[in-house]
Amino acid sequence: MSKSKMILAVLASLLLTTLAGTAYADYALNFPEPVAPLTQQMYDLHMLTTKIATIIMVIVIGIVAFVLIKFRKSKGYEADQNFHKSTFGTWSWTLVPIIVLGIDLTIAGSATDALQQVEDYSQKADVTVKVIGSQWKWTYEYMDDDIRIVSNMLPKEEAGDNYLRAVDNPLVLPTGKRIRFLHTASDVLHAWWVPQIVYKKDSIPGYINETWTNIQKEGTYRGQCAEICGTGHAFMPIVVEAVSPEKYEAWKAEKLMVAEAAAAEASSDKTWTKDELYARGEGLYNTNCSGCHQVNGTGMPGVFPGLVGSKIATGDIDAHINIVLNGKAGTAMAAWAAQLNDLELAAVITYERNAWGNNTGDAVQPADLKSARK
Ligand code: HEC
Ligand SMILES: [Cu+2]
Repeated sequence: MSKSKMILAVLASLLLTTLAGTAYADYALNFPEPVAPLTQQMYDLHMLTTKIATIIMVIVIGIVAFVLIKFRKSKGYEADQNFHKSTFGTWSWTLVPIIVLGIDLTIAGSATDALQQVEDYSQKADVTVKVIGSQWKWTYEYMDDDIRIVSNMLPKEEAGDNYLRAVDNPLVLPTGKRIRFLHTASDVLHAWWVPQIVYKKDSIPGYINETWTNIQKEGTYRGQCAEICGTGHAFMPIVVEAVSPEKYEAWKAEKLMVAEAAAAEASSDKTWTKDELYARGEGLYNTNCSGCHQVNGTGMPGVFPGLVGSKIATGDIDAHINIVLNGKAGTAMAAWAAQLNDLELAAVITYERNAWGNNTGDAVQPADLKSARK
């Protein structure tokens, strides 16, 4: 193949790939549709910049092509030695920077307005959600209500086509309300990123970053962690369910009722059987602990200890309760005291003491946790 034929072939295949790409409606060429005023503004800014850049590109490539053909050496063209003395030659050096500056200021003008709004926290928020990133899940705390959502990625079998994009418990938010997000992390850097509804700031352990939005349209909006945070970085997707304020209130009432019932159940004096605790503990273990200790309890050698036959998980019950309740400083083992209630903690510990051949036969009761907390 000659050189020019080869170049043609490459260009043709590139064109074909681009055309084939546009055939998938969901994977359109542009960004997903923004559904909040501020994200709309950012989207428009992106479109403006892209249009300007495209026009400049066409003009510059046009001039270069024109010059290459028109003034080529093979035609015997000789460079004009006095071009810089002509009026156009003199002024072009001044005009081009002026035009560039004008374009820059056009973009900067809209960008400044968007940035000012990003940092505008003068309005009171209707809903405030603390968003906590951790390896590898998101936790949402509604600051004005006693609601806490732990959001884990759905496994492949349950997520289907939305694998890596679906979670068990989405964040539920009302439309048409000013929503304030407080971003932080419990271990390493993460970033909560849902481009359709809100811009992004880092989640930093020990710091709070603030963003806000006002969602205009009901729907399901997906995002992901946008700050590399370890081997599970790809496995902490985000799903936001935006619903009308009426539906949001109904959801909230239901959520509070369930939480109240769970709290009442957890603080009752009932003595639970081992099987009841084990059954509850299995689900809790798989959502909260298996990310590190693995579903089969074997852990990851050298990083996360296995619990199968572990000294703590099969030995002294108080030591087991202690490490789960208080964590271990300086390691990835977090304190679960504030995250799970007594019944949940009793269940997960009972599960660990009886699963995977850890047949201790122990049934740890909520009352044991209650006294250990003191
Ligand atoms: C982010 C990772 C991570 C998660 C999630 C996690 N652990 Fe751990 N866990 C660790 C690490 C690391 C250690 C080892 C700490 C040390 O160095 O002693 C540990 C130690 C333990 C031990 C002591 C094991 C032994 O033999 O030393 C128990 C018991 C335990 N975890 C229970 C749990 C329970 C119950 C949960 C869920 C509620 C949980 N862990 C969630 C990381 C994790
Ligand atoms: Cu992350």
